[in-house]
Amino acid sequence: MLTIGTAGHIDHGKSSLVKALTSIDPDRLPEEKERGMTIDLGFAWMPLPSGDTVGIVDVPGHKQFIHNVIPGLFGIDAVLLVVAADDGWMPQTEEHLRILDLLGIQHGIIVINKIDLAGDPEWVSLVEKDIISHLSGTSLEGSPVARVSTRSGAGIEELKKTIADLAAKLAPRQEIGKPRLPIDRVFVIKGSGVVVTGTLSQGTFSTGKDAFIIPSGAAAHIRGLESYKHMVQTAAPGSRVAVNLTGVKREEVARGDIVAGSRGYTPSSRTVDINVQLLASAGAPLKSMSEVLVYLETRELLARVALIGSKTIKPGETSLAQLRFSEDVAVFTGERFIIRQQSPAVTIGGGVVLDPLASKFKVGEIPARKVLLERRLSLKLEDLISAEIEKNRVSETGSLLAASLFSSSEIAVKVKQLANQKKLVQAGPYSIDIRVWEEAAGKLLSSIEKEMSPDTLKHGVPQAVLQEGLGFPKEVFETLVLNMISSGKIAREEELLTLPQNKPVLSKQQEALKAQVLGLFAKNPSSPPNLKELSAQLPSSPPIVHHMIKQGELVELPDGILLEAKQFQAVKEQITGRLKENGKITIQEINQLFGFSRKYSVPLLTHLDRIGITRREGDARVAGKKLIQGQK
Ligand SMILES: Nc1nc2c(ncn2[C@@H]2O[C@H](COP(=O)(O)OP(=O)(O)OP(=O)(O)O)[C@@H](O)[C@H]2O)c(=O)[nH]1
Ligand SMILES: [Mg+2]
Repeated sequence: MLTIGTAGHIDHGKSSLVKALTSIDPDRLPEEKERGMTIDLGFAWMPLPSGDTVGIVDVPGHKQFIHNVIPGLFGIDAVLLVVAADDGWMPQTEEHLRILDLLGIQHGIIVINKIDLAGDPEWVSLVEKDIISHLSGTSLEGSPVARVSTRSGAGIEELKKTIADLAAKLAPRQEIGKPRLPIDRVFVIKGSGVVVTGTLSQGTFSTGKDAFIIPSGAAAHIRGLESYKHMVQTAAPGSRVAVNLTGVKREEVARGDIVAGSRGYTPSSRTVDINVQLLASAGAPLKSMSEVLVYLETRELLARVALIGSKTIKPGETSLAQLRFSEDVAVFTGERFIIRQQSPAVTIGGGVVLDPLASKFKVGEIPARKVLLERRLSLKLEDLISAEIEKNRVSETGSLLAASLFSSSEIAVKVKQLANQKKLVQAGPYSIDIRVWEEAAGKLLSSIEKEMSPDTLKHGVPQAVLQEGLGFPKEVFETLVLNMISSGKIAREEELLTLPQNKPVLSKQQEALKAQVLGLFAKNPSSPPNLKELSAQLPSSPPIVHHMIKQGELVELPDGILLEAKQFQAVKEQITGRLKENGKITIQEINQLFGFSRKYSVPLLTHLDRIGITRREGDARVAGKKLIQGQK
């Protein structure tokens, strides 16, 4: 379905042209009839030889009603730019062309009307030449030119054919499954209730379905749909529709609101990052933080323009900027907008939405913000995803770029492709930019290394501490950890993350201390120092001693008794041998064998009982569970 719009200076015959083409008078208000001019938008439609119908939006030409023109030109596929042959190019022709150009309307037909008044065809040719020079460099450059008189009917049939040719050339509107109807009219029909009209974009509407009013969020129900005076079950993107809504009152909806099929793709924000262009015709430079009127679809809103990285831009220049609204606004990445100044009331520029869910920037954030916004300028899906995931650090894949002109399946396919190309990482329901991922991996490793430095002699860092440091959700953190374990960068010991060798590197001093500790054990094999004695003799030894225990170089027995690992091993083997030979062993025998006192032999046996080597039976020890199992 296609919708075309009219544009052009006051009285050049836009409404007469619509009537000549469709037999429908678009001027429906009594005041319009009285004053002989269009005030608000008018609507008509014409059947095409192909069987399709093309909708027509007629706009007013008087500069006082420009606020009605812009909503009308939003959402059109092509334009009929009307210029009266007797008047030629005029200020509103120029302003409308600027708006069409800023909105990126690429298709149109230039209609030179009132040729009956021009008399001389040569004069018309001069007018045409002048028009062509004005179109140069705009989105409408190269458009076909039609010469008509709506009064005599001359050229009208040929124009209908040109419209049909243009319609055949235009690709049908894309269905991206995100139906939105920017409302341009609201009225009440007795017995039916509230009816809203507009040009449906980016999806289909069906009767019986639920709908939501944005920004209020009110839930409504589509009771009936009418397109070109026919009741329809389903309306396709690009068509003009009238929607009969139940569940909402007349005063709850207004021009500028949006009827959406779901709340999922209409997140809103007061801060929207944009690329703004100041028209060469703008009378003055645009200063940062100026207040302007912003036209977005059928909405008219006040906002401040905060330029990003400059204080002011000159006419003809563009800049990254931020629109700061005083209310929440739901827009899509890639949507165009127009800005006007309030006094004098003129169109000064427009631009494109780069990030509909932005946040106010601080001066220090400008360079990073610029990098991401510049990447978005191409409006290519890959660049948008990349900028979005880098901005969010961790993005929920399911809602990634929901407020954009791409379908969710297109986005999902691209995300998969980028994951295959290793440009992003998917972890559970999240997507993470590869740069963010690698930076996080680096940070994780360096935090572990730092904590396990020779000074601290820690054996790892609790996972929860590291996860909090990165600010990652659990699934993402776990994926990162598993990834780093499998690539051998880190290791996990229960709740601790450590380096794979799990061995802090000792400094020279610490090595010396360790040698001293070992010396004390070598000197006194039958009465080795316990924890307390060690810290009395070597006050800085406790961290080293704990490290040695953790490393298995010392064995800690109950009551703070310590044995060097190799001694413990030898003692254990001898006891095991005795048990095999005699079936039992007593404390006295142990003391004799190793020269221990009860201070050592009791904790030693308690420990051996615990680990299942020995078991108490009366005054003696017999083989423990572990030992018996080991012998089988
Ligand atoms: N002689 C002559 N007059 C025309 C022709 N087309 C329109 N007019 C007259 O021009 C006047 C303006 O026509 P409209 O169709 O209302 O013009 P418009 O562009 O819609 O005007 P606005 O909506 O107010 O901008 C009317 O009096 C028409 O009768 C034409 O081809 N020849
Ligand atoms: Mg008119």
